[in-house]
Amino acid sequence: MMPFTPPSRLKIPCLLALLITTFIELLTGPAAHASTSAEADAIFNAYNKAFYFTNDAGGFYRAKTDGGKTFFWDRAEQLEMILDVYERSTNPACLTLFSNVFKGFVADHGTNWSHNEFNDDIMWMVIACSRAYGYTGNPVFRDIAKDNFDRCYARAWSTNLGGGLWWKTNNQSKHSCVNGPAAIAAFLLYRIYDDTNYLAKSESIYQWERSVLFDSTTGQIYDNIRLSGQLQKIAFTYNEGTFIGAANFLGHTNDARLAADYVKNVLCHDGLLPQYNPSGDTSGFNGICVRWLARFMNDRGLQSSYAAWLQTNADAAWQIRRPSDDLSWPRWQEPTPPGVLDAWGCSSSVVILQVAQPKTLFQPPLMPL
Ligand code: 7K2
Repeated sequence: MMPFTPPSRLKIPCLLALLITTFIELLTGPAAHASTSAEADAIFNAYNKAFYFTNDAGGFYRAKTDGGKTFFWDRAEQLEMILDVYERSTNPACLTLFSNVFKGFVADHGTNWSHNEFNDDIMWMVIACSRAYGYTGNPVFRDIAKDNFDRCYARAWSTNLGGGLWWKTNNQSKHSCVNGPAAIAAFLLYRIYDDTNYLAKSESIYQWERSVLFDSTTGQIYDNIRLSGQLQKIAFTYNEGTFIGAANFLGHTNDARLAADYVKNVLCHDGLLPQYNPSGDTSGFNGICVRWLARFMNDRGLQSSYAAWLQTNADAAWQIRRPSDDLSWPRWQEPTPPGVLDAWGCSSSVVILQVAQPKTLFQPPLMPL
């Protein structure tokens, strides 16, 4: 792949920042380490070196350091990770990489994703493509996002349990992991098409999730509700994150604050995000969480509440990387062990290093949010 080098115009501000930091440290003594753009580039380079490969069909990520290939939703989230790097760096190589991985995705899964029974999987990919459209203007990303959102919404929304989207096509339960992403996806389509029908969908999905799966006294998001009405109350960081993302877009800032505070004050230990398993679905949850939490912080000027804490997590993710290949697993309280590592599991560290930095590109030029 194209070597990933930061754009040269960033070098002068970086140098200036370094001089200022050094000067401040001379006066005040060494500050706690604060992760830098150089580290954010380095961890992404290490990730691509370990996991990225190409073949005639396009670009792909290995599932593990020793081979395989990520499948559907984890690959959609790797596409989002690439866009997180782009938003921080504005390095055009990221958009090329996105196109290559998108091409590989379509080679494996086609352009109509209805064969996938998981509605959440489709919504994650709709978000990735909608975001990419905002930066590239490529109508292929816009059209595939709209078509797949529309088909998925048509099969997933129902009035059972008061509204909301089913998680799977067997229509047995309604989960935060589809409703949060779908509220975000609908909002992005509203911005792309300037079509208020999507805004209405975003709001009604959000309001359903808020009324059924949100504890408005604590900020906790419940995982799901079964058709029987039984609630599964476990709180996962990714569900908090997508709820925050949707609430922020829709202007429900009190809800977003409550959920963000719940992550920071209840789900964290010693300020660090939960230690999820190094592989499997949960391994990338913290990356999703901080993507939307950081966006909320930046959009609403809430740095004084969350920036230092996000930075602490970014520093931890960087410090626990393993020296042999700079990969960092998702358990930031422990050093990354030797041996085989999971790509989805290593993505949370890449994302936190990007989003804890001030953003270079705040708004997608084609669809200001
Ligand atoms: O039960 C759901 C979800 O509500 C919960 O938060 C997570 C916890 O587990 C499942 S999501 C599991 C994924 C399995 N592989 C395919 C994916 O599309 C699917 O959503 O881990």
